[in-house]
Amino acid sequence: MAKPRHNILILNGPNLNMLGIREPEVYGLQTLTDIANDCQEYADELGFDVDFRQTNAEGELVTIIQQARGNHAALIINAGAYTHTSIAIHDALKILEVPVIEVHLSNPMAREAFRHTSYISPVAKGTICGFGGHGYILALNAVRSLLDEG
Ligand code: DHK
Repeated sequence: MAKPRHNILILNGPNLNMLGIREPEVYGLQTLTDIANDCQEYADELGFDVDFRQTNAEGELVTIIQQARGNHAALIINAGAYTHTSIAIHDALKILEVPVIEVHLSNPMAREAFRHTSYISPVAKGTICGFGGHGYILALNAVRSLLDEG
């Protein structure tokens, strides 16, 4: 039987719209548009549709997460700096009831101490970090496996 074509939300937080310009030695040279295009292409191969979003606003991230309920089969999230501060995003993710994969381009555990706490990790199925933009592709593979497992 043909697999249903799931819609996956990939959500990016503050300053990720500045990729390519922003600290390239940490975050690489790919722009967010490059990453979005790679994700769209790879998701299509996996049989997914993808909504790729970015906002700098914490409240908007919360609203987008709330709206994902019933509309998306999984969420891949890089909450940027809100990863380390946002109880509001943590609480919104708890309501979601679909697999959440946390992604970071860098490896926060190898950086400043203030990046060592994640409010996303306790409500995520797993975390992928340190692989640059390729982390999003790894996350899409993780989502495929999780959805196939049922
Ligand atoms: C992105 C950010 O903007 C930082 O605030 C996080 C994360 C790390 C990343 O590596 O993608 O600390």
